[in-house]
Amino acid sequence: MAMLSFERKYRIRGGTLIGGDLFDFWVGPFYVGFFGVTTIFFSALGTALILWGAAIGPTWNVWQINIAPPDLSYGLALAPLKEGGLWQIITICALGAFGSWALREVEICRKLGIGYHVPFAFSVAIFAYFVLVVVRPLLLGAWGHGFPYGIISHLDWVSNTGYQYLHFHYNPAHMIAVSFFFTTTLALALHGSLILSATNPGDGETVKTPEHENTFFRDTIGYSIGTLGIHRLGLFLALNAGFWSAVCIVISGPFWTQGWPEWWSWWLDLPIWN
Ligand code: UQ2
Repeated sequence: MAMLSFERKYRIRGGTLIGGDLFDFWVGPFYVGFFGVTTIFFSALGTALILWGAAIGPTWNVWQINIAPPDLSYGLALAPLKEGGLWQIITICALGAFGSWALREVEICRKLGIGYHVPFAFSVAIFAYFVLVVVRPLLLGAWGHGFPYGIISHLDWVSNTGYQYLHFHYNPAHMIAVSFFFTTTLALALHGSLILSATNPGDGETVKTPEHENTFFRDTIGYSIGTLGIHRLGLFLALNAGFWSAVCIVISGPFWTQGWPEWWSWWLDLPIWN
């Protein structure tokens, strides 16, 4: 089916979660919807506040621009705009924009009659950010535990927060998250190379089928996970990478305050060594 006739078929009203027909239209190729409007609103306001924060700051050097959360002494209160209040509103705008984007994806899925896998996957990324800038600061009792918005400054925050627990690589949830990140790259490298090897043949060669893809892996490792399976595996690996990242940061502070190497004392303390 040609793309244009397919678009005519699915570009019909309905499937909206909110607003009925009011925002149920497209601008060029883009579906708008109620959540398209709120996405634009939150991203425009958030971006403007970031620019304002940069303008009242000491530098326009993009690497050094920094919008910091409030001082810890403000606790969970609202801070004055120039004392971290900007960071607080920008965080609300970011969550508003991400949430709106996810719900716009849901409306598009409903129109198309496809599953909600994409907005679900995106929600896991939003969840990781939410845990970092809302859940953990709430548990620790101060918005100042959020990370600063800036290219260098957020790197410094990650480094400082890591050293606060002596050696973050001993954090068991961090180990699991890193393993999932690496396994995700392994799976995508295997999948991307396999698909290109079969569908991008040399001159005069024909495109190969999934039979060839299965056979390659059965010949090399005795097992093929299948064309649907590899995508289930990829989604599983990627979502777990984000999920365990959220776990590894939220347990640091709220549930474990010593260095992470000390956590492994449970192993040395097992009664079996007596
Ligand atoms: C596969 C398959 C694909 C693939 C890939 C595999 C035809 C097009 C990459 C091979 C993947 C396997 C065996 C799983 C590897 C496990 C981990 C944890 C990385 O069999 O089916 O479809 O793209």
